[in-house]
Amino acid sequence: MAADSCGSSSTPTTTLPTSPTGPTGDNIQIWIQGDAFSPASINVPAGATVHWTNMDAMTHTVTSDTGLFDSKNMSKGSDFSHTFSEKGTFNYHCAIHSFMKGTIIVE
Ligand SMILES: [Cu+2]
Repeated sequence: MAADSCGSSSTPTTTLPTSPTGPTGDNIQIWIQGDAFSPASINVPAGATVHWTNMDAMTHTVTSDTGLFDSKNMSKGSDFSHTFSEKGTFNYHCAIHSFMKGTIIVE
Protein backbone atom coordinates (compact mmCIF):
# COMPACT_ATOMS: atom_id res chain seq x y z
CA MET A 1 0.00 0.00 0.00
CA ALA A 2 2.77 2.42 0.88
CA ALA A 3 4.05 4.14 -2.23
CA ASP A 4 6.80 6.10 -0.62
CA SER A 5 9.58 4.50 -2.59
CA CYS A 6 9.92 3.27 -6.12
CA GLY A 7 13.18 1.53 -5.51
CA SER A 8 15.33 3.89 -7.52
CA SER A 9 18.19 5.36 -5.57
CA SER A 10 20.38 6.87 -8.26
CA THR A 11 18.33 9.90 -9.23
CA PRO A 12 16.50 12.08 -6.75
CA THR A 13 13.14 12.99 -8.26
CA THR A 14 11.37 14.47 -5.29
CA THR A 15 10.75 17.96 -6.62
CA LEU A 16 8.80 17.46 -9.82
CA PRO A 17 6.99 20.62 -10.89
CA THR A 18 3.23 20.56 -10.89
CA SER A 19 1.99 19.53 -14.28
CA PRO A 20 -0.74 21.61 -15.91
CA THR A 21 -2.06 18.55 -17.72
CA GLY A 22 -3.39 16.72 -14.71
CA PRO A 23 -2.54 15.06 -11.44
CA THR A 24 0.95 13.69 -11.12
CA GLY A 25 2.93 11.88 -8.53
CA ASP A 26 1.11 8.57 -8.56
CA ASN A 27 3.94 6.08 -8.40
CA ILE A 28 2.96 2.49 -7.92
CA GLN A 29 5.50 -0.14 -6.95
CA ILE A 30 5.20 -3.79 -7.91
CA TRP A 31 7.79 -6.28 -6.74
CA ILE A 32 8.85 -9.28 -8.76
CA GLN A 33 9.62 -11.80 -6.07
CA GLY A 34 9.39 -15.56 -5.73
CA ASP A 35 8.41 -16.03 -9.37
CA ALA A 36 5.40 -13.78 -8.91
CA PHE A 37 4.28 -10.22 -9.36
CA SER A 38 3.35 -8.67 -6.03
CA PRO A 39 0.68 -7.50 -5.95
CA ALA A 40 -0.50 -9.51 -8.95
CA SER A 41 -3.47 -7.25 -9.49
CA ILE A 42 -3.68 -3.57 -8.64
CA ASN A 43 -6.01 -0.66 -9.31
CA VAL A 44 -4.32 2.58 -10.24
CA PRO A 45 -5.58 6.01 -11.30
CA ALA A 46 -5.18 7.05 -14.91
CA GLY A 47 -1.83 8.73 -15.40
CA ALA A 48 -0.08 6.68 -12.76
CA THR A 49 3.38 5.35 -13.35
CA VAL A 50 3.87 1.75 -12.36
CA HIS A 51 7.35 0.59 -11.40
CA TRP A 52 8.41 -3.02 -11.37
CA THR A 53 11.56 -4.12 -9.56
CA ASN A 54 12.98 -7.60 -9.90
CA MET A 55 13.98 -8.91 -6.49
CA ASP A 56 14.64 -12.44 -7.72
CA ALA A 57 18.05 -13.80 -8.62
CA MET A 58 16.67 -15.06 -11.91
CA THR A 59 15.75 -13.01 -14.92
CA HIS A 60 12.13 -12.01 -15.47
CA THR A 61 10.26 -9.76 -17.85
CA VAL A 62 7.24 -7.49 -17.63
CA THR A 63 5.51 -8.07 -20.94
CA SER A 64 2.11 -6.74 -21.91
CA ASP A 65 -0.25 -9.38 -23.30
CA THR A 66 -1.13 -6.92 -26.06
CA GLY A 67 2.35 -5.59 -26.76
CA LEU A 68 1.71 -2.23 -25.10
CA PHE A 69 4.91 -2.47 -23.08
CA ASP A 70 7.80 -4.87 -22.66
CA SER A 71 10.62 -4.60 -20.18
CA LYS A 72 12.73 -7.18 -22.01
CA ASN A 73 14.98 -9.24 -19.75
CA MET A 74 15.31 -7.85 -16.24
CA SER A 75 18.17 -9.10 -14.12
CA LYS A 76 18.15 -8.92 -10.34
CA GLY A 77 17.65 -5.37 -9.12
CA SER A 78 16.46 -4.08 -12.46
CA ASP A 79 13.64 -1.59 -12.60
CA PHE A 80 11.06 -1.03 -15.31
CA SER A 81 8.29 1.51 -15.41
CA HIS A 82 5.32 2.32 -17.59
CA THR A 83 2.85 5.18 -17.36
CA PHE A 84 -0.78 4.21 -17.85
CA SER A 85 -2.58 7.18 -19.33
CA GLU A 86 -5.66 5.36 -20.59
CA LYS A 87 -8.28 3.61 -18.54
CA GLY A 88 -8.75 -0.10 -18.94
CA THR A 89 -7.53 -3.47 -17.82
CA PHE A 90 -3.99 -4.32 -18.83
CA ASN A 91 -2.82 -7.88 -18.46
CA TYR A 92 0.85 -8.75 -18.54
CA HIS A 93 3.07 -11.72 -17.96
CA CYS A 94 6.67 -12.85 -17.73
CA ALA A 95 7.91 -13.95 -21.14
CA ILE A 96 10.24 -16.47 -19.51
CA HIS A 97 7.80 -17.94 -16.99
CA SER A 98 4.38 -18.05 -18.62
CA PHE A 99 2.71 -18.86 -15.29
CA MET A 100 3.66 -15.44 -13.97
CA LYS A 101 0.74 -13.13 -14.66
CA GLY A 102 -0.32 -9.72 -13.49
CA THR A 103 -3.04 -7.17 -14.09
CA ILE A 104 -3.08 -3.39 -13.97
CA ILE A 105 -6.57 -1.92 -13.73
CA VAL A 106 -6.54 1.78 -14.64
CA GLU A 107 -9.60 3.68 -13.52
CU1 LIG B 1 9.89 -14.76 -14.91
